[in-house]
Amino acid sequence: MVAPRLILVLGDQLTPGLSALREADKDRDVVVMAEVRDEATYVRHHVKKIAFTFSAMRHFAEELRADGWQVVYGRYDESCTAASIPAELARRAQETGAEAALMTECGEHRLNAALAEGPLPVEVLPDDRFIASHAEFDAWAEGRKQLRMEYFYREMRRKTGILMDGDKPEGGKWNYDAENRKPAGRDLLTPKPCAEDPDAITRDVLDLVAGAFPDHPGTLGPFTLAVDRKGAEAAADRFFAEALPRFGDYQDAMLEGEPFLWHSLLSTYLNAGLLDPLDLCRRAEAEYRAGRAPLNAVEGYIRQILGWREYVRGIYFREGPDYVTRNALEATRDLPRFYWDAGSTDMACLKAAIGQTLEHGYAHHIQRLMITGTFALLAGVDPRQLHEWYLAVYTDAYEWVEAPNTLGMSQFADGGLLASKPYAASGNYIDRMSDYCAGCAYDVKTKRGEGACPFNPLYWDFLVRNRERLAGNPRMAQMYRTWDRMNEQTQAQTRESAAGLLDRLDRGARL
Ligand code: FAD
Ligand code: DLZ
Ligand code: SF4
Repeated sequence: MVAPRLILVLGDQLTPGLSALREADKDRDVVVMAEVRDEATYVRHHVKKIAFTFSAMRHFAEELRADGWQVVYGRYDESCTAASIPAELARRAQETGAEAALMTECGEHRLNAALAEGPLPVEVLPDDRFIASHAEFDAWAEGRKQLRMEYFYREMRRKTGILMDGDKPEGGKWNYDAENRKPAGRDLLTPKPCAEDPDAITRDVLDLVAGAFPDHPGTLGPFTLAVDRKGAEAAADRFFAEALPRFGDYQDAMLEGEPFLWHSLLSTYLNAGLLDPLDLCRRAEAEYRAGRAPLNAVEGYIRQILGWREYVRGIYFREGPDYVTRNALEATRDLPRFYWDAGSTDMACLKAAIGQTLEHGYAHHIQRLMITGTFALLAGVDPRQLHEWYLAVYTDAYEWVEAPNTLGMSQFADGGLLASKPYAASGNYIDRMSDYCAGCAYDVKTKRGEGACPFNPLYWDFLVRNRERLAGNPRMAQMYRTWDRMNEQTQAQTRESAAGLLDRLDRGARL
């Protein structure tokens, strides 16, 4: 009798058409899935993220069994389940007599390396759930001085034919971002997200997570995420019917008490493998072709997936494991305590963005980039600590997508590989795009001194601290000229204000 092979399926590989499953022999091979301590704790994941992952894994194991697969599943609460994925594979090999394993490449260098060093030989297949292969991305990147997303995105449009009119972009322009920066008004009726009642499998998982991860951040209940393909499809249907038409207009907007606005809320399902990126892009295009959604919304949405999502993955695999150690601005401050406890800051924007993050495991892009990200950038927070925070608190976070967004786009820690300039901004930007400032303990119009919005002096202080590194960047030149035109007293008071704020952060005082 031929020994079975083990087919490893990870918590973000919940796709029936996964390359490893396509290559496997249903009659001979054994699918291995496991809830393991190392994956659940290598950063302190939000409890909703762990619950989502375990429940979605259990549902997927059922789906595979119903489809005729033999699945061995290690539950977290079974003492025989090993603590790591390589150790679990070794245990299952001993149990089944398997001498080799097959898997689809996983989304983090850390785990790929651990599996390569594990006791069982593992054959790794490409993850073709993405639109660009590593080879395609590398061929595009080769020889370019700057890797700008926009040009890569155009390649992806040409490759897929999505939103193309022959060899021209639909509507004559590749990018309609300039139309996608409207602040939202309170009178607008924002769509409601899908909310699923937990089934018996999810209820079991919620009990398990509540007991097993007492020191992990976040609120576990109410738990309303979908945990299987059907639920994820329903969430996609809701997005296309209710939110896509205004997705573009209000993509950058932020409103107090409205955590979701017109965003799709699909990244968690997409990244876990419950939805397919190309399918979502084609569905969005169909909404435009049917006249149900405008071009600025549809192009904006497609650009996030076909462009940004594929592009950051390309960067992550091209740059390799040391990407997460980069710190081009040599920032060393500890992550402020209030990132783990929104109630302990008086800054309304941070309180809102962190509060909803801890409650839902979700914040939309501009909240991640321009609130939690920009504050950390201005304050000179150690990018590694911030990276681990983003990786832990969002239900959609895996290193391949999170690290380039955090270290590259948000913190400029890769020295400008990904972003052409740092996303540094004063309170003005937040005031323009949100209603947070109206309810804040600080005054966004006050530039320095008592009661001034902390973003204001910290913004100038950031520029001055990093002058040697940034002044040569043509996109920053205007800002340095503005600083240089300020009189000495204004400059001194601004820096004094910033020093006071940074000192408060270092002392753990309330800000
Ligand atoms: P929508 O606003 O509806 O956007 C549509 C889709 O586009 C998303 O579902 C997502 O799949 C994709 N997308 C949008 N922007 C990006 C982007 N910059 N990179 C990759 N995909 C994108 N996204 C993650 O999926 N996981 C992460 O861990 C993650 N970490 C981030 C960290 C920082 C510091 C920043 C600035 C952004 C991060 N993003 C991450 C990107 C983005 O914030 C999320 O994809 C988005 O907020 C998910 O919510 P949504 O599904 O409602 O997205
Ligand atoms: C995120 C996560 C968590 C919390 N737990 C598990 C787990 O117990 N078992 C598993 O197979 N996968 C888990 N995951 C997802 C993995 O961390 C993910 O597959 C890798 O980080 C690669 O992207
Ligand atoms: Fe944030 Fe400053 Fe506005 Fe307060 S005043 S909400 S700290 S930008």
